[in-house]
Amino acid sequence: MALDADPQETAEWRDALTALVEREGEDRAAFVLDAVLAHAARLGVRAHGPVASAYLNTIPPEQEPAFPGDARIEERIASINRWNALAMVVRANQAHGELGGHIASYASAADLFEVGFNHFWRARGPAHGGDLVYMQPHSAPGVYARAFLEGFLTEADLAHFRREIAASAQGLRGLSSYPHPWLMPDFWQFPTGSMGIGPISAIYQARFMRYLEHRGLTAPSDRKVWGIFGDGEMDEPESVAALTLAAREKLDNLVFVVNCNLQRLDGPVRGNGRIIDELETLYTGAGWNVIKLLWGGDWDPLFRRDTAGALARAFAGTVDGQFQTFAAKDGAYNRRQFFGRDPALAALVADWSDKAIDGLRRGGHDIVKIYAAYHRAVRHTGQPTVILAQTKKGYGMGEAGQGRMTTHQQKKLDVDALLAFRDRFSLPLSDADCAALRFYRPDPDSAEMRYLRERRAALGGCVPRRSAEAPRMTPPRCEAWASFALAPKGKEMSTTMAIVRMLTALLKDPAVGPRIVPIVADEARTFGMANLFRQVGIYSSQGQLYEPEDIGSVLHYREARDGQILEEGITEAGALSSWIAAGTSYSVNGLPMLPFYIYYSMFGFQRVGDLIWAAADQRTRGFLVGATSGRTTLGGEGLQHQDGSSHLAASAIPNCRAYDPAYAYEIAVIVEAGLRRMLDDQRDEFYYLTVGNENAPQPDMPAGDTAREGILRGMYRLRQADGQAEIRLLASGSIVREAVLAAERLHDEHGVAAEVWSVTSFSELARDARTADRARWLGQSSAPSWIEAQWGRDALPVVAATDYVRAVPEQIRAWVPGPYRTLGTDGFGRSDTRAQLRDFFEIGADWQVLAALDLLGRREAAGALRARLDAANRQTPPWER
Ligand SMILES: Cc1ncc(C[n+]2csc(CCOP(=O)(O)OP(=O)(O)O)c2C)c(N)n1
Repeated sequence: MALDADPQETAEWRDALTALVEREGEDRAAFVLDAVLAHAARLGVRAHGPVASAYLNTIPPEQEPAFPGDARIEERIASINRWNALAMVVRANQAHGELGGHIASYASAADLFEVGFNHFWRARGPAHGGDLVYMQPHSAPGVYARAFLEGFLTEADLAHFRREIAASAQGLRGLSSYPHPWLMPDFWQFPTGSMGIGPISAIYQARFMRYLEHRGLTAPSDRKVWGIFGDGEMDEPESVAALTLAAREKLDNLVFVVNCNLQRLDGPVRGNGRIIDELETLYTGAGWNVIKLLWGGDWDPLFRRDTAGALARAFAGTVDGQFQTFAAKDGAYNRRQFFGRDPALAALVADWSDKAIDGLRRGGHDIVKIYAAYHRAVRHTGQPTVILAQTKKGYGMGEAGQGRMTTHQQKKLDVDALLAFRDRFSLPLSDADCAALRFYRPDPDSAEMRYLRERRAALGGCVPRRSAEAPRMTPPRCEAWASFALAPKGKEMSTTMAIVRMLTALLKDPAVGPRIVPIVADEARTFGMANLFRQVGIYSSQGQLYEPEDIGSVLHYREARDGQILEEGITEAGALSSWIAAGTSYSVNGLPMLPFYIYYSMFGFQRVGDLIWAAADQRTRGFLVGATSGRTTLGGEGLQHQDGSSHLAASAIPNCRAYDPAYAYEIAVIVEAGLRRMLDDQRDEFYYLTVGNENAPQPDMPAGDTAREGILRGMYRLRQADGQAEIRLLASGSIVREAVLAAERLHDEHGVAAEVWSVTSFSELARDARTADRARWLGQSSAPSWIEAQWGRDALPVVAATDYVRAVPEQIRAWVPGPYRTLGTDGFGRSDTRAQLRDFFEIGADWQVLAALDLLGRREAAGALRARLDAANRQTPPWER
């Protein structure tokens, strides 16, 4: 701020405002201020409004609602949870130092959790759909500690924190490191272990709940989505990526609580600045309702005494690194270094003991103030709310950890530190109990346990709990929605067009149709989906407030409150988060939905792979469609768009079934199986299909069931050899057509009889072969794998070519009985025609012929072909160019 040239005049303006507030209230004062600012702008005055408000609580004490609980009992419950969480981590690491875990984060967040548990977070039950809580991952020990008091977990379970394997060997329940629905499917709902995934998922979850309501699939409700996150976590781009969406969509069903302990792992979040100011500015600018909860009730008498605003000024002059040091030090230090900097401040605490100064709590440790903030947040309408709660990291860990630079990774405490912790929280534990890290659960009839049970009963049961109960659905057979694909009689069509047509038809199915959620990230036109705009509409909570430019067209851009398509804009992370929300609706809402997210395949596993991993953990059911796939099939788009590796990433996700189909009928068979397995059999798996934009004649589905089974299991013989087969050509996706051409050339030009196999999924083949192998060497079964069942020991040479890197077909090398050569698109993509690209990467028909001749030892023919392909002048391999 510039220097004040006339302080008296400034004071007069301030006094006028104070008088206005006193006489006519805050609303009127705010109106006048807005009017004055607008006038200033017209006069050309560029006022620098404050980017952040004063470093004080948003809710003044006089506006706090009466606290409806028993604060003393709640504090005792919180203390017990703190102890059990700490004991769980320290025990695990005493036994096995490699296990890890965190104490300091939950220690700082315990009260934020407890107020939620005691007063706000409603369980799913007959009366209520349940609130959804995204929980800070490394606070998991505290959530387990509470589940222990609630009787859901036993002492033996707590003793197996981070010991899932050892526990299950003993018939016990191991507790996963972080929230993992895959590992604890009756407990955790949302995987948040990877920072940033929680915040973005929570926002799209809240939006998806609105989507279901607006489409009439669920009744309007007051269910809330809560997220407890770290201030360091807000650094992640995903954490803040969708803040404006939440405000735009007026998601007042969403509450974020950011635990501002001012520290992350290595040190302060903003040592030389103030993270709370930064987050206030960010969230306010994004359109959120911001509640700052900075100081506990013990400060209130000081604020009342401090009529001159000395405290606010002192806070304004203190950076987070210093606040952290104040947290780590005792009352005497704080008196000297904080209050001692200004006589007015020192006077405020002149009659306070050092102990009383030490006991001054930050807002996030005062359950009465936390209650007030939550109470206001859940009643706020028209905006999402964020509560910025200031806490101390490692709260109560004393010398051993509170505010210490290294506290994040502290997982061992000596006996003195344990005793100090016990004393700090007045826990009824003997010295021996402390040293032995005994878990503590009060008597079932104690005041604490009765209170805890009553509170949870009032809120409908316990949280978190995950349910997988949902009605089964019997999807229609593919003949009903893909007859065009089963017998296209050579009609030209791309596989992208084929799947979009199937989706269009499926959307018309009376049972399954309404449950489908088509999702795009601003690429619907690219994939030929514009017809769906009119057919099912684009979801918009506001309907359509304008006349679309193309209103006269049959395909016009139609937004509607009950629109079905989620058009997410250019955010693959957002679209994927929507896909997760829809694909877990069976669990979260008891309402199975089936999302199809169609996107540029390069911007999937590569760009938002970690979200896909979280989706797998969360048991998401749905289809991911990587359109415009294939490094040589997406001709002109070049290096950054051409995907040659998504199938590698997909192959590493255990419950992802990934396919690279060549023909429309293959897609029909795969989608039909996916529908059946996800909706009817209720398997927790999802499907990844790559489809291309190359128009090509579509053959009819081969007769009989062999092809159908082969398509699903990973490969089937597409073309018999003319005569006794000498070689097998394997290919997937668009490169199957090149293999068919290669087989024809081998036959016509070289008299070689070649079979052609369409490999719909190298990863399914490899997975199946690994399973069969393992069963054999463990002496469990001698059942052959699909590859063995097809080929036996028949050691014909095999050439495999795909539009992906060689590592994709290499997955099955161990099980190919004969010589095996793989061709692929390793290297950077280029923009050119498909023919040029397939020549550049050496995967086209000619190159398959060359590989075959070479493997067959046809030296002369191979030599002639090499000369024709100018092989001598291709010194540098494509992956080095
Ligand atoms: C994507 C990702 N990167 C890094 C980590 C490792 N990590 C776990 S907790 C943490 C620090 C968290 O700090 P903050 O969000 O401020 O939470 P606090 O523990 O201070 O409450 C880090 C870096 C992670 N879990 N996820």
